[in-house]
Amino acid sequence: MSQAIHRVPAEWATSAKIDAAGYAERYERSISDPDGFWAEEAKRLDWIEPFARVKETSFAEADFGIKWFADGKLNVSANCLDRHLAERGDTVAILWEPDTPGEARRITYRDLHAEVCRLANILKDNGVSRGDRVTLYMPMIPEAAMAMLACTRIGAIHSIVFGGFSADALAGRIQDCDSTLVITADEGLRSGKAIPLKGNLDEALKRCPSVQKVVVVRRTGGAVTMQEGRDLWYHEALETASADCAPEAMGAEDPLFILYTSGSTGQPKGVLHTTGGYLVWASMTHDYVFDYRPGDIYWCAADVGWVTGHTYVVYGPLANGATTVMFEGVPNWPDPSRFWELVDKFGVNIFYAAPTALRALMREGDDYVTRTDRSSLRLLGSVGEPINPEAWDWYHRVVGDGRCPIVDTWWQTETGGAMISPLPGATDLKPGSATKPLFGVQPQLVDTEGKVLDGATEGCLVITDSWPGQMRTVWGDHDRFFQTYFTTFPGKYFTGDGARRDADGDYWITGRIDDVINVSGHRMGTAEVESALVAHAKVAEAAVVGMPHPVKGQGIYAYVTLNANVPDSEELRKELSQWVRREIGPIATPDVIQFAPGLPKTRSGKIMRRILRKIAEGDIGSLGDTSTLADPAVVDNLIENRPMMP
Ligand code: 6R9
Repeated sequence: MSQAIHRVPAEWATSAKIDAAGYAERYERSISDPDGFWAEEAKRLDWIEPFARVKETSFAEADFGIKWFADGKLNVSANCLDRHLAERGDTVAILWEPDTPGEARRITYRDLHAEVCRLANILKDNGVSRGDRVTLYMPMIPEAAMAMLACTRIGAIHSIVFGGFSADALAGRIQDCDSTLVITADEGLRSGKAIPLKGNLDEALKRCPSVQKVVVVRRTGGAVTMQEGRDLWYHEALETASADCAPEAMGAEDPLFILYTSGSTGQPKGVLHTTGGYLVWASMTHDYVFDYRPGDIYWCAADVGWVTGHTYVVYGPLANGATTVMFEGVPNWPDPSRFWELVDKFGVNIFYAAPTALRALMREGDDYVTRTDRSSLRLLGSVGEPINPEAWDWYHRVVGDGRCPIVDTWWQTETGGAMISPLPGATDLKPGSATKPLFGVQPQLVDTEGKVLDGATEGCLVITDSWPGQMRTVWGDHDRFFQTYFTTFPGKYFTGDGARRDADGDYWITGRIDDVINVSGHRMGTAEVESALVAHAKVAEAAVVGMPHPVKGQGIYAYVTLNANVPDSEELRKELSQWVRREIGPIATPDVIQFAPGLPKTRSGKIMRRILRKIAEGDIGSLGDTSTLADPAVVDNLIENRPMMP
């Protein structure tokens, strides 16, 4: 634990939207008078029909339900586009930088509005109506944001599948929500390499009978096959589409989007967010956490395939009329100065990224940073995983020249937006701590029995009451929603994270306490990687755990038991690695595969993951009690045959 405290700089305390007293006062009101507080905050949006009801929520089994602003009506695209036209039509909404350093695209609010309306009409003309699901499998190009907004304009529900996922993973996500239309691109580009998005989609669609139409954006011009009657080119359809499309009046509780995320068991869950509460949360948190000012150049370096891209590349900033940077490429290509050169090129004021990227860049040395100017930067943000104090210090000292506060924002796909985070004008910073809850967020630490822990302590992180940005259900399985999040500690939302609270009441997230691992800020269920491995003909059994990794935060450590009479070999190790890549995607590639003749199991057949985690960590001195194992000798074998670390 780092002891350093960075006090709120004097100029921030006086100039920021919210200072320490303001935070305390508003936080108190958000808890004591939620209806009053949120009715006030919801005014940041344009409502087609005003709401009279505000908070109608219960986490208790008897009357479980989550509704916010339920009788209000609004449209997300109208809030992100139309209402800015009068004042900010010529302001750049999306500032896009391609993978290969080159010519940026500057799309004004007026142009974005026109293209979103055209695309919305294309969707309608191709059979999409209110409530239908549209899957987006896209690179980081402006058309991805346009596709999201076009769906919201007509009340269709988008489901974005990250472009790094395989055909298999894509097919599963299309099937789960029965999308009727998919928007993709011919190819994606990352560090100069093409990713065959349309090719992967063609493969996936062999198993997706619900899909009637495919809209293809031409990004690279690479060769693709277009299926007559099903596939159409985006640019061709755009030519004839009308730019006149009235926004659909959506109920605040109508579905906005589905985003699949990994849990501790089974298949990824379709996290569902709804219209009103989500947009209030996205707009409010973007505004306060980043102390956003009109005219700021704001850059969140996440991909739109993850929730951070949804809330902080697209919806939050556009709802607030901001200029949002969209970057197609990667931090270390052509070289590790890329981020900082872009900061200079665009004059970025607010920069938000994941610790894994920072750690990777930190390893390359300070020169790549210090040779750039970066004087435009005012505020830095971190998201996706715990930031270790070394990376925090480097970010603060080298990237921010010691000048910029860092907001370490803890949140989840399920929470819709930031939950525990400093406010730059209000909160003293501690490297590695996400500090204090945002308005309306009531965190609590409990022990494994559910007993509430007070004061400075460590425990399981739960949230005791609803906030507007909360997910509303798991698509197609409301019972799973309740079972997953509200039964471990009845009446409370369980985050799956552990946390410590210090004597100042600041929260330090310690990481997942379920079977979810966090690889480079991406959530991966160990069960998903295991089922991919056992799907291989030579594999009898597999157990996957996280291991510490200097850059990725956590790496994937897989123990694999082969079928009888199958010899292990380096080739097979490589083959299994490739296999998982193909089944799920490159982000799931195991860092270590250890062939294990047996796995440590209890007499009832339960794999003892605690022991496997310790071995993966190299912490073999403290394996704890192994006496309940069916065959304790298995453990000795695993320790002896531990492979060299990468
Ligand atoms: C936004 C996002 C959620 C999990 C979450 C936690 C970890 C996210 C963090 C953090 C420590 C932070 N996490 N932000 N841990 N400090 N600032 O990442 O959503 O992909 O659903 O992941 O990420 O473990 O439970 P998601």
